[in-house]
Amino acid sequence: MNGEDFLEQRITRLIIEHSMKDWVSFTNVDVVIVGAGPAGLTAAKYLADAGLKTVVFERRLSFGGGLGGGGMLFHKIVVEKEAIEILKDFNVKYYKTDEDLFVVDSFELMAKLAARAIDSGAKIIHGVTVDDVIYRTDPLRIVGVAIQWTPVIMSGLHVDPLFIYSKAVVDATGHDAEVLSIASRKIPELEIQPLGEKSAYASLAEKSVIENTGKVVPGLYVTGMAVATLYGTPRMGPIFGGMIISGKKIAKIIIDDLK
Ligand code: 48F
Repeated sequence: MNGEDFLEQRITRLIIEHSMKDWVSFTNVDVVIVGAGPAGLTAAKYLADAGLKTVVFERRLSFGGGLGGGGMLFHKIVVEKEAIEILKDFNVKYYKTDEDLFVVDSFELMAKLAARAIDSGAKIIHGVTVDDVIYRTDPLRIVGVAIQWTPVIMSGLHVDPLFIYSKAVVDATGHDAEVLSIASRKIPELEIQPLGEKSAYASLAEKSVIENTGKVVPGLYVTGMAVATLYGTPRMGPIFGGMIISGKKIAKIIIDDLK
């Protein structure tokens, strides 16, 4: 280029060109997962393994959700033996204790959940908040989400969102069950009524989350801690077997529904 160094121009063009290629492909996907916490990332891997086009929108610039904080910032979390098969699928190391529980490094778990989801073909997009859903009537169903850059939401600027169509939307937003709350408030005919999570009762909490993981209304599914918020079951603290088992379960339910 006439002996001049145009590196900045090339950097910009490559980033915009390649990002836009991805974004155009996102306009119509099989599954949108809202939230890159343990439940969402686990679901993303198994959905992508089944060949479903899966995108995870995460409002923060990091993945892992509540895993990052470990237990009161101590960098270990606990899982039950029922979750060991999933840890093996993700190549996560675990340490047996003298009880029926296993200990895992929280940072290893968050890194490997994300890495395997990506390796399987799922896309994780950071800095994007899902702030609404798309719905249709006859029959009443959810057919996608509205998205916005998180910094735009934080700034308070009035900027209209863009829309992503998908065959399934998964609320994996954790304690706030944000997608379900929005759908409940803005589409009352769906008759979704999040009850709010109860105080800690870890064994019952784990069991309830796994049992209640599933389809909420046509097109809208719930996994992870959002399940407890929807059905008014207890919290469990830093034991994560229930989250990843719930993520695997919702993937299986969606795979069966979309077959
Ligand atoms: O909170 P989070 O880790 O949810 P989870 O996968 O696991 C719950 C546990 O971490 C823990 C627990 C169980 O042991 O008690 O809380 O159910 O991850 C949820 C992710 O969703 C993102 C949020 O930033 C977090 O990373 N998120 C929440 N709302 C939105 C969102 C939204 N509206 N749009 C995009 N991302």
